Order: sequence, then structure tokens, then C-alpha cells
Amino acid sequence: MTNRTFTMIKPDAMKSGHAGLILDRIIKEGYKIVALKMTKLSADKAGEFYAIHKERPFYGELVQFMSSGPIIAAILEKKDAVTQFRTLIGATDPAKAAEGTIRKLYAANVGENAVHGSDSDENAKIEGDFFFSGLERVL
Ligand code: 3AN
Repeated sequence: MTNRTFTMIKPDAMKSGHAGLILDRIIKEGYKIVALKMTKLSADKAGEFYAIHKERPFYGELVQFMSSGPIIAAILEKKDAVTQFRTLIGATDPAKAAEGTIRKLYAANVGENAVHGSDSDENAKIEGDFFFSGLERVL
């Protein structure tokens, strides 16, 4: 059980002005921000990040969406961070997400679902390393 996970506030939540509320919620839920940046992914970089989904039917749409506007990327620290954060964001499809979760509150649909959260400790490390150098992290 690691104490870190990786998140992105996706282009839909950036566009709808919910980034501040989402960050505020994350902090209030007790996550410490280890690294944080706003950036815009090129289609190539979005494709690389989501390479694990290459064979899925929605891959093209996902890459297009994730490179359509700015995102905020962050490494977060909390006890049991990966599992706890997946609970906080809710199900992939906001229609199936529990009340009060970030996706229930702010996501429009399964494709444009406001936030990303790593699904394992291993992927949390890979994803954090994809966005942040050592110099860009606190500790
Ligand atoms: P999660 O983000 O909840 O871990 P994954 O890993 O199954 O979900 O999917 C990664 C991303 O792919 C999702 N966050 C969402 O943006 C997109 N996605 C997943 N399922 C679909 C779908 N059926 N149609 C369009 N996009 C999807």
C-alpha cells in the first residue's frame, strides 16, 4: 500500500470552471499535494499516456478529448491514496457514480468524466513519472 496517487483534472472540468472546486475538495479530503502543474497534452502525448487503452473502441475519442484543452496534473499523498481517491472520484460513468463523488458532481458522461485517478500503485508511479521530474516535486 503506497501513499501516493496521480490525478488529472480533465479538459471538460477545466472548461466548465470546476478546477478550483475540485482542487479544494481534494485538499479538504486530506490529500497533500506533492506535485502540481497545468499543461496541455499533444495528441501524441495523450496517446502515449493512454497507450494501455489502444485496442479499446473509444481510444481515438479519448486521445482527441484529452488533447482538446488544458489539464491540471497532480501527484497526491494520503494513506491508501489509490483506493481512497478512486472512491472519492466515483465510477467511470458519472451516471453510475455515488452521490457526492467528484464525477457525480461535475462529469457529463463516461468519455468526459472530469477527473482521472490511477487504478494501481504501479500505475500511480508510472503516471506521476510521466508528468513530473524530481525537481517538480515536494520531497
Ligand atoms: P477510469 O478512468 O475510471 O479508470 P478506465 O481506465 O476504464 O476508467 O478508462 C480510462 C478513460 O477512458 C476514462 N476515464 C474515460 O475518459 C475513457 N473511457 C472509458 N470508458 C469509455 C467509454 N465507454 N466511452 C468513452 N470513453 C471511455
